[in-house]
Amino acid sequence: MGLFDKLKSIISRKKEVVEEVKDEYEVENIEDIEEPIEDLNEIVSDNESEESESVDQDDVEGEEETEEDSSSKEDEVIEDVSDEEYTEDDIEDEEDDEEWASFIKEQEQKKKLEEAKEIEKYDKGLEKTRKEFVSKLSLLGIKYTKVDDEYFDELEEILINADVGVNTVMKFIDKLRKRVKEEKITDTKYLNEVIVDELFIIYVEGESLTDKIHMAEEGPTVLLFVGVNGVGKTTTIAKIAHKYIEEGKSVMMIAGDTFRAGAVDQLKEWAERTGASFYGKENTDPAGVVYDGLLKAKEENVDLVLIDTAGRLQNKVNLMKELEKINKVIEKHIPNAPHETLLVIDATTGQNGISQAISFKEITNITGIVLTKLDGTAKGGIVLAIKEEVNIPVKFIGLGEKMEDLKPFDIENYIYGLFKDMM
Ligand SMILES: Nc1nc2c(ncn2[C@@H]2O[C@H](COP(=O)(O)OP(=O)(O)OP(=O)(O)O)[C@@H](O)[C@H]2O)c(=O)[nH]1
Ligand SMILES: [Mg+2]
Repeated sequence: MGLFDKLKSIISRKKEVVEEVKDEYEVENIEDIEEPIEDLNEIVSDNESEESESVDQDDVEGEEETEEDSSSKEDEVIEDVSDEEYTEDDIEDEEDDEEWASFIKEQEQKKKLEEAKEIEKYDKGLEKTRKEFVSKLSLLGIKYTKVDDEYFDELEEILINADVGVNTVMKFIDKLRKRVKEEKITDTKYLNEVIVDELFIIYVEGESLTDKIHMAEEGPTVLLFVGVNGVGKTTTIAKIAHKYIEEGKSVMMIAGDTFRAGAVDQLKEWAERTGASFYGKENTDPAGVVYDGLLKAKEENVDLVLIDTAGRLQNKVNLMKELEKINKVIEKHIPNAPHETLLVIDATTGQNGISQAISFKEITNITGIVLTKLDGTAKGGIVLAIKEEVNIPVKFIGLGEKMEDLKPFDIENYIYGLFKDMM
């Protein structure tokens, strides 16, 4: 069986990565690993000043030098391109080679550590869902020896409780019944494999597996955040700022939620804590604030602008008009912006979140979803419902309250987080 086997091998590879890193650092939990002293950005910029920016084989072998180097040496070498010159170069090359090899090794180690950290975040963040949904699924395979109506009823209940979504579940059960009949499946344990397989066919069908944030090629990238009250917009903005600042980008936050008391200050505080710049003003027209904020962003030449908005959905027409106005202002400043409009939904609200997504989709052009608080729910199946019922890619998921707890959504890590104990 194709997909199931693939999922199984994905899971075992991830388990290996985690074990390897734990062994290497001699820890029980990846969390316990102290941050490497040297910062990744530092290493990269150190290296960039020695080698040219795009590193190809020639650079590695030291046959080509950066423009700066060659222009400064040009005078000395201009007449005398002797053998001696090459010998010196060769020695330098060897040193470069060694340095380069250790640099590569260090980078690989860091990459592995990063991967292990991410896997563990998914592992912890999806624990509730795994304990509820997946363990029930496993039990089902033991409880029933026959695949009958009762079996399907119970399966349906488990899936609905995990917030896979009623429509999705109905379609899914129909498909499964058909497969059971056609393939004459009687073994309920084997059927579990078919279930996992079918669940992810829904997700994987026709779409790319990872949906990255669309970044501007030139000038600031603008991300607009929308969503109803309390779903986690502001904290998500803080987490995203933290992520990109760590990667060496400059970030500005703009407080487009100008009416809720304290909203502007809350964002400002996050800007200070994360090291982002900030623009905001209370009790004024949000579009005006966005206008002035973007002016400042262009002046400061920031890489990434994150715009917070108020999410009052009580009045759909007003909200639509407000977002339209904000969008016009953004586009005026920066053509083709916003580069993403991200709808934040709270996973603990289950089907309510799905309804919000459907409503917002009618109001404005949502390009991606941020699904927060997955750590707080056993209903992690909502990711599948979003795919099936909303059909907007989930771009980030929130797996906790800490700054590092927002992760780009990755279907393989998600599958790992759910099914690691079952395979
Ligand atoms: N456990 C957990 N809590 C989260 C996550 N994301 C956000 N929260 C919490 O959710 C609460 C609300 O977050 P906010 O960012 O203030 O939500 P908001 O959408 O900006 O709210 P309004 O500005 O009132 O519309 C905060 O206590 C956050 O710490 C997450 O992924 N996991
Ligand atoms: Mg907020």
